Amino acid sequence: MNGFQLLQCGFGVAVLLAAPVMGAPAVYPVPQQSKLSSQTAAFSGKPSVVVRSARTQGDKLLAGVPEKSGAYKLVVSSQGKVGIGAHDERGAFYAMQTLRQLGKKTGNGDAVMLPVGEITDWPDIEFRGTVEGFYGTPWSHEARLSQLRFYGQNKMNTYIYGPKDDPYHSSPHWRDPYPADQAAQIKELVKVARENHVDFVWAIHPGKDIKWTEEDMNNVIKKFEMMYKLGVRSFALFFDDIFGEGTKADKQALLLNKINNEFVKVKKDVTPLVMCPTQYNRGWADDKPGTYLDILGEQLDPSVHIMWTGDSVCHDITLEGQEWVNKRIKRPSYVWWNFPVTDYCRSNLCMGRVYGLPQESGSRESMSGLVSNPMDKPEASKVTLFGIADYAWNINGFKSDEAWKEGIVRLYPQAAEAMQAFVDHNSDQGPNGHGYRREESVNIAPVVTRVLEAAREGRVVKSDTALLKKEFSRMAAAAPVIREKVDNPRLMKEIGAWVDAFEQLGMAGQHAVAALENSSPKAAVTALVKATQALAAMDRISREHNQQGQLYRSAVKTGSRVMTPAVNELADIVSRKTFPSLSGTPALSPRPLVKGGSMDKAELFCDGDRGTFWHSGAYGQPGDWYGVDYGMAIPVRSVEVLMGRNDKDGDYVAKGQLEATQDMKTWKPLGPETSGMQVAWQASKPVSVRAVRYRVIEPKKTDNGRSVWTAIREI
Ligand code: 14T
Repeated sequence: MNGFQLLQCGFGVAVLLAAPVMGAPAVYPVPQQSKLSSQTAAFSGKPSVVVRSARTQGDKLLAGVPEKSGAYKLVVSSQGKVGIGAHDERGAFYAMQTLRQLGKKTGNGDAVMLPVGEITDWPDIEFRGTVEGFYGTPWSHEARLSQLRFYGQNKMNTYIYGPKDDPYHSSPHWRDPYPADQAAQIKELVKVARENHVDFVWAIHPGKDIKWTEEDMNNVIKKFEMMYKLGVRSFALFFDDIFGEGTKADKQALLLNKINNEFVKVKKDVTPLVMCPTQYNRGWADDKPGTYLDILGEQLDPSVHIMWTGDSVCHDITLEGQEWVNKRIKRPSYVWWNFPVTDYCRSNLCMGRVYGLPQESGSRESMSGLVSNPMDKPEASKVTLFGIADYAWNINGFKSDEAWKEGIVRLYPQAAEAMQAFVDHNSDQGPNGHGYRREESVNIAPVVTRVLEAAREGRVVKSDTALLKKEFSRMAAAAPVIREKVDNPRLMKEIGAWVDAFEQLGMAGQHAVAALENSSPKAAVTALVKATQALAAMDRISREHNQQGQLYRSAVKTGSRVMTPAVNELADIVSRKTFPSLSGTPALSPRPLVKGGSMDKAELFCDGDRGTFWHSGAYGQPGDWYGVDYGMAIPVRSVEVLMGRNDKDGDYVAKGQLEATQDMKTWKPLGPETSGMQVAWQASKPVSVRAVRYRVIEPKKTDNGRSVWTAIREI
């Protein structure tokens, strides 16, 4: 490091300390070694800041600072001096982030109080950050800029750009230059990333249609050259979610080594390559020795990082799982954690605490990087990313619950309690194809269980119903506070519908409990009607959100693991008791029908939610079908089948026939043959139908003629 940094940092401190500083002097991510006394020193104006580099070895400011990017030492002396030791600019920058958190305004002009003492600090995991790698609407430019600043503040150093729906990242345009306006935006992202000491890693996803010819391999390098000209200095290649030719390990290794030799090594200022393998999780990995993962392990240059999502696509990360893959790929894997991504459960928010990452000894060495695949909702993802930043920096120091709560206080200082109430009940994915679930409503869950158990037996335990009612009122009260006090319009755009539904859930819950508690039938009915109205409002909010004509719109589910089912059951119990004549009315419960594929999770395509989907798990064949049985003849005026996991291409039927039956034996066509991801039939007059189905005439095929699986979002 050179002299100019001294000036830069001195200036930086003056600016940072002049800005308002928040609350408690707790530092996040939790530092490795902190020796702060209760003594404070007051500073005003420009503190004297000294930055030392590796060249001045032996300096006290560098004693005990490991030679890692981002490591630093921060010393606050009782004489009013601030010293920073670091081996690179990133380290000095991180020291500033720590300093910013330590400062407390004295109320006396620009003066700031700092605790006297020192912090020696370094990251456990070298690469920490996110991979924008989900299916769905990519993050906006503004959102990305805000993310990069957030990463800098929280000592995350990696942002991998790989949104599945960017056609210039993947097929069909991975070979082509970005249009000028998008190129300019990427240039700005690179710049802001650099200001925040974040590596902007640009990823390419060429595997859907790459030919393993010299020419096409050079097309990847040519595209990297274009990105290099925009300022990009870090690159990744993704081979996930592809079929056929692109999946070959030896060819992938050949291409990566070629890029490493002809591009990375030649440029000198490009960081080591990162690759996402086709077999990126243990569930999909060929176990036989000498297969895919071993080939990568053998043939890929040791400098290339290999990504890994764990034991399955969406899974907790375990030390045992890491050791299993690391042995095969002959290097610590670079973890792609599919959390809090919700592209497979779009109707839910994953805003819960971070847990499911290994903390036993050896964990640190078991991964070279940890990047989170977040929600398509960038602001709402920050709560989780705050926890991930803390874990990745200091694995032993990481305390899941504390990091979650601290993140909320920092992100929403004006509405922390209300936001905590909201995220307490918005963390679980709901039933989904990956089988990945999170805890939800943990504090109140035992009370809910007791209240329901008692209610089923016609009992009411007042102490429990009082607790439950209190929680529902906490929920209802949170919504207006969130709307008024959370100063973040982008967040409110992302989660506004969930906040609205959450408020209704809180009200529905209060009324449902009141109905249960009431011994007078008249008062019970009044409360029950109010509960039902609030539940209907939730439904309306969800349907409005779901039907905006955009494929990526979803239902809105809140409190879906504990609180919403509890309210529904309570309302049900009270209504059966109050109106005994009504019980026994058959409910219309559609059942999925499948030929040619697994029935597992098939209910997800008739759950009224376009955000969830079912995946056949088998290659489509002519004669296969997917349908819904209503259990009895009902009048049907329209049928719609929405297929495909994502909007652009993928898992749907190329050509098929919609059909209906009354007797479950003979099927009659509904309209002519159809094709495409979204097929529909409509009639002017309803017809009586017991079940409908979509029969495959021709399955969708890949380039090399193999049929693909079918994904159905909703029938
Ligand atoms: F490359 C990967 F590591 C990866 O996770 N790829 C995708 C990712 O883009 C997506 O966001 C994530 C969560 O849905 O899962 C992977 O995509 C899948 C995997 C499946 F098993 C999509 C559908 C699947 F059925």
